[in-house]
Amino acid sequence: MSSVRLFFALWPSPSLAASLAGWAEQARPTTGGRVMRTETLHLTLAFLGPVDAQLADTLAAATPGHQLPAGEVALDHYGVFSRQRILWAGPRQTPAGLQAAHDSLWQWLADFGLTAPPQPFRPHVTLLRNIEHAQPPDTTPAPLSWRYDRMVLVASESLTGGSRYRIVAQSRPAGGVAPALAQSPGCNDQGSP
Ligand code: 2AM
Repeated sequence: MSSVRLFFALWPSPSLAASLAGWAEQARPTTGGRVMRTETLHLTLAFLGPVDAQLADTLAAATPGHQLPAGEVALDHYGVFSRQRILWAGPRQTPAGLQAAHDSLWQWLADFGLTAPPQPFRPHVTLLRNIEHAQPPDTTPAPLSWRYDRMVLVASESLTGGSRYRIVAQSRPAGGVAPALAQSPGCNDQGSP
């Protein structure tokens, strides 16, 4: 059976994404690496990996019925995953509300037979891949406040040198009605070389 690589994520507004792109540009002289395309920047809440196409359809149909607890996260920190050679932006400490949103998402996903990974949740927005120096810049730009009230379900297709993302569903905004799909002809994360 065919499978689809899926993840749930917070997707930034265009202005927040533009600010994050500024963070990437500021870090690049220090770390080197490949800048992610602005329109692909996101914060993953749950990475599902490959799921069979039928379950993917079921999740896409169910997502508008799920409500993510709304909250706010301050992106105030550059971090590095040295093994993956990633530079990221994220909260220095995971806010309780975001952790709860993550945990409630995985509780909901258990109804579909999906299990959370054993690793702790490390909220981050990947800004640069293939970094050459694993030391983040000494200076961090002004913190960015990210208020969120929904998540998106994203299908990821592997391309040479990157991935193509397609938003297939979004959750019901906190206090709102089930949304029509607002965006997404698809975008890919292949940044500038
Ligand atoms: P990354 O940016 O740190 O690589 C699409 O690949 C999204 O899912 C990215 O945000 C990516 O995180 C995340 N992702 C990919 N593989 C993952 C894994 N095994 N565990 C958790 N997140 C993963």
